[in-house]
Amino acid sequence: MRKDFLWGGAVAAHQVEGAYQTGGKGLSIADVMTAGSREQARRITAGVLEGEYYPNHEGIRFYEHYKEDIRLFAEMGFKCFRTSIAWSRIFPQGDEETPNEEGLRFYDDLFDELHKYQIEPVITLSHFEMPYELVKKCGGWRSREMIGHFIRFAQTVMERYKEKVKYWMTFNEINNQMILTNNIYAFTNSGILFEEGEDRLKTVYQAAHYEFVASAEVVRMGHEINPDFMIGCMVAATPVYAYSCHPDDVLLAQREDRKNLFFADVHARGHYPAYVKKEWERLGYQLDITKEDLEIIRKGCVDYIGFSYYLSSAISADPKVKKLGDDLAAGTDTVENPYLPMTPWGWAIDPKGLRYILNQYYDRYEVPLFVVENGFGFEDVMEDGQIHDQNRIEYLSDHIREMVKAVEEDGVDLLGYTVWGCIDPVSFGTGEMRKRYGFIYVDKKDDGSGTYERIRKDSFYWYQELINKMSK
Ligand code: BGP
Repeated sequence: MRKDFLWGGAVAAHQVEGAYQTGGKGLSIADVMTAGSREQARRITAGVLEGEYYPNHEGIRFYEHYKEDIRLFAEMGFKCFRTSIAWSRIFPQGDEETPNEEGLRFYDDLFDELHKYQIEPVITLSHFEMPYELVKKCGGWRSREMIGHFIRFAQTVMERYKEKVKYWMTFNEINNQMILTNNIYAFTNSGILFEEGEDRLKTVYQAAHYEFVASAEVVRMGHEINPDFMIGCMVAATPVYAYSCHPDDVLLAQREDRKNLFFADVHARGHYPAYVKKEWERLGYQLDITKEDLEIIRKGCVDYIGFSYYLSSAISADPKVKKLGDDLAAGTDTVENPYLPMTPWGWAIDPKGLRYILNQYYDRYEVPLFVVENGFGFEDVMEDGQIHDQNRIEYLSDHIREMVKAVEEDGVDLLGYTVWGCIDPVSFGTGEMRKRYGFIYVDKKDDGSGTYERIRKDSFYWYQELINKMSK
């Protein structure tokens, strides 16, 4: 492993900060999503409605508790901490010319607190927190206008924190929006509310194009602000396995895998791959793509690939093989992998899949990689004031073991590893608290009640020991 390997943890502003209208912050798209569950998808409401419950409004009160929480991260020995800058704290309406100073000052204080303990910030610019006003004003990333708004936001914070933040990522899990059957993905990635009967795939490709242009321009501009910046993309890495060695399954898996690889292809290689141009031709898509856009994309290749890894999926061309259905995690066509156990939320547990994806990405892109999310969502049980989360320890140990093999045996260049939800966050997919990820338990229930007290779990001490051992 790299001598300066970045062991740490990850969260996102909208899933922890709360304070959704404090310090001049405007509504973000996360603030209009109601709570849901594994069975019941979250609802997107037209603004904040009376009588609805929005779990992100309070998050876990990280906005107030961040000094206490960072002290706990330091106690575990974190070398880095990933979070996001809530876009609507900096530009509450999204299209202002001048930023909100109170929002900027919050992140100044947050980064200063991290540096007090020599913890490196790893910052996501857009982690499902786009200003809600931009959904209303220009339909989110349907509109080319968003490019300017995002670049202004990125330039403002990169300038402001150029001495405090080195590691940046542009769009969190930008590929999620390829799951067209659940409205939450296009909404959280791109602020898109699908209309009745529209060609969702075409809308997503157009939005993704504008995001690619914005991301590439931010990479170029960021390097001018500080040549030491490491600016990455961020994709949800869910490898697609062929259900059988039947050539139809193998070809289908290759095609399905490309839905995710497409995004890293453009971010890392700086051009549209032939397979997607052929798809657009077949579908008759005339997208709004200019020569200038393609030049920007070519010049703005990312410095590294950040990605989340939770599960692998399997796909079969045989209609007789039962589909998993509209699973919030994978796609609608995936099938259960009979060789893998699942989490209570239906995510396949596949540590070897992490080694697989590390090799696939490093072979394909030959740039450093960064595992910025990996975690085990589980309804932890409190016993005599403690949480014995042995299953989380096993999940993470198994994944770290495979990750180390990818580096030590396969030669992958890996920057770091940040465990998702290092402190219990509000679940993105379901809005629940019960789907807990943390090394630190937060006493908040699904209905928002609780003391918000922080309690170390058994995994807190396990990770502390692991970082200590691996950093020698
Ligand atoms: C990823 C998001 C994270 C986090 C994670 C866990 O999609 O990047 O924000 O939420 O998934 O998913 P969930 O919270 O739905 O369990």
